[in-house]
Amino acid sequence: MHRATHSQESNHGKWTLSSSDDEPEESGKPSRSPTGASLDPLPRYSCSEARKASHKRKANPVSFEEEEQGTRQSPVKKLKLDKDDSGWCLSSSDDESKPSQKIKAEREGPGRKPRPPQTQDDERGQSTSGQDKYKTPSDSQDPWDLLHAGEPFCFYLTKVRGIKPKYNFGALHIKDILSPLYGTLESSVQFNYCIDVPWLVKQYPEEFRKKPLLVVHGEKQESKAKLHEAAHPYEHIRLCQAKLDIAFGTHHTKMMLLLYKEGLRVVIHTSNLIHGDWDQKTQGIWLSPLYRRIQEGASISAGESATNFRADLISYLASYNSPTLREWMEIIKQHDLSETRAYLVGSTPGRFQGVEREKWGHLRLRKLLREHTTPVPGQQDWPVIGQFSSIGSMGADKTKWLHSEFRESLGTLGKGAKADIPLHLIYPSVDNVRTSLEGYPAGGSLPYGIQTAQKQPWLHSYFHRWKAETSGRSSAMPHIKTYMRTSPDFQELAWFLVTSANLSKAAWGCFEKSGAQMFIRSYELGVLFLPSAFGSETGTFSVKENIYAKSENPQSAFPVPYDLPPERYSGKDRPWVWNIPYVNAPDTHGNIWCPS
Ligand code: JTA
Repeated sequence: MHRATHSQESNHGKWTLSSSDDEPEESGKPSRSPTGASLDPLPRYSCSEARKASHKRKANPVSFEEEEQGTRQSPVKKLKLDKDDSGWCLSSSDDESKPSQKIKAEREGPGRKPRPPQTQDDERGQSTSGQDKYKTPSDSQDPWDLLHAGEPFCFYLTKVRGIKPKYNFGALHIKDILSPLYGTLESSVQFNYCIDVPWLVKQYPEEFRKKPLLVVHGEKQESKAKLHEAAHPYEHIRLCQAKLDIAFGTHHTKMMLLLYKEGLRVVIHTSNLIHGDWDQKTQGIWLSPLYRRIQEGASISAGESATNFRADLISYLASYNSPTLREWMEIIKQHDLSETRAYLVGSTPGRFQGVEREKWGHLRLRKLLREHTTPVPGQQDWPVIGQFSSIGSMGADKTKWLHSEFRESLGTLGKGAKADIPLHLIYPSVDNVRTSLEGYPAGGSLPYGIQTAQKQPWLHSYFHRWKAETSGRSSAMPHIKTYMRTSPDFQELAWFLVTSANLSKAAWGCFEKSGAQMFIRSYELGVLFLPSAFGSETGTFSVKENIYAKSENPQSAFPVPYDLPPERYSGKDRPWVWNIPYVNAPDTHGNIWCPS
C-alpha cells in the first residue's frame, strides 16, 4: 500500500523554511493583513508591485562568478533605475533588460566576456546591435498569411525573440494582432492583469493609436491611481475597474475586443500587456473569425454559434456589472458570431448556487465535457494533463481539492462512468528556468511561493518538466496555461483548453456547502476546443506531430504546444519557487537568483 503510492511521496521540494503565515492562494503574494481594516483592505500582489520587484532584480543582477569568488561589489547605485519605481509609469518598451546588461558590462572583470546587448522588438528592422541573428516577429511573415496558417483552430503561440525563424512560423506578436491587415480598427477593449500603458499604445499601428481604448483591470488603491496616472496623458484611453470584492481575487482575464469598420474580432490569450510577456515566453492566443455586423432587425437568435459563444461571452461581460461593458454587450449582439467553433470557459468572482453553479470554473468545464463529448473505450486510462505558470494552495493532500474537484471535472467524458484517471502536471523545474532564454528572471513570472510550496510536497510528485523541442520553445518559459485529455499513448486528444487559469482554487473554484455552492475568487477566461465542434467522427483530435507542418487532415490534428509524453521530474528536480535564492549554478546570463 505504502509502496504503491511512493511516487506521491517523493522528495521533490524539501525546503527548510518554517511556515507560519496562511496564504489562501497563489502564494508569494504578500499576505500581510492590513492593519487599518478599511473598506478595501484586500492584500493582493498588484501588477505594479510585481513589476517593481522584477525591475529591481534586473537592474542589479548577481553574477555567479563574482558571488563565488567573493568579489561581488555593493549594488551599483549610480544607475538610478528606480527614479520612478511605480512600475506603471516606467515604460519598458525600449529598455527593459538593458540596465542589467549595462551593469554587467561594468562589473564583469577579465575572463568573463560581457554579452552584447540584445535587440528589442521596438527597434525591429532598424536595430544596430549585432545580436539580431534571429529577429523578432513580423519581419518575415505576412500577418495575413498567419491568420490562415492557424486554421481551423486559430490557436497561436506568441513569437519568441532569439529562436530560429522556423520556430516562429505561424506565431504572432501583439503588433501582428493589431495590424491593419486584420481589420480597420475603430475602437478596442483590453482586458488584462498587468498593463504598461505607454508600451501598449505603441503596439497599435500609428493610424489606430488615437482610437478609443477601454482598459479593463482589477487594480485598487495606489496601484489603481498609478494606472490612472499612466493613462492620463492619453485622451483616447478609458479605464474600467473590475470589481473584486472577495479577498485574494485577481483579474487574470486576458482578452481583446477589436471593433473594426469591417466587423468585430475577439482575442483570448495569456499575455500581460507588458514587453516582457511578448518577448521570450511561450504564450497562447485564440483569434476569433472576423465577425460581420448583422442587419438591423434581424432575429435575436441570428448570430449565435453552435457552441453558444455569443451568449456566453455576453454573460461573462454581464458579470462585471459595468455600464461601459454593457455597451460592448450591445455591440456584440449586433454581430454574427455563428462561425465560432470554440466554447468559452470563464471564471468570475462569487458564490454560485442552483443553475448558476455550473456557469463558471471547473463545473463549467465539467458541464461542457459531459454534454458535448463522448466516452472513448478505455477512457479510465486517458490522462488529464494540466500545464500552468503558478500554483495555489491545495490543502494537506490530494483528496482536498485536486482529486475531488479538479480531476473529477477534467476527467469527465460524456456521461460515461467515472474513474480515477491519471493526472500529469507540467510546471517548470528550477533547471528549466535556469537554462531558459531569460534565465532566472523568467521565474519572476512563475510566482509559486515557498510558503505555499512547502505546505504541499505531495503535489510535486505529479510534476513534469517544461519541454517543447518540437515547437522550439523549451527555452521560452511558459506563461501559457493549457489543460487537455489525451489517450494513453498521447497521440489522441479528447479536448484542449487554453486559458488564463492557473492551478488554483481561486481560479477554478471550490465547493462550499457540500458542493451545493461554487466559490470563485478570480476572473479567468479561456477557450475550449472539442472534437464534436470540428466535425471529428472519432470524437477525438489527433495530436499534430509537428505544429509547423501543414497536415493533410487539418480538420483533426491539434497543435499541442509542448512535447508528449510529458517528462517526469527527476529525483534532483524541484519545482521553480520564485522567492527563494538559487546560487549554486549560473543561469544563461551568468547570474544567480537572490530574491529580496
Ligand atoms: C508575477 C504574474 C497574470 C499574472 C498574475 C502574477 C504575479 C507575479 C506574474 C502574472 N500574477 N503575482 O495574470 O498573468 O504575484 O500576482 O503574470
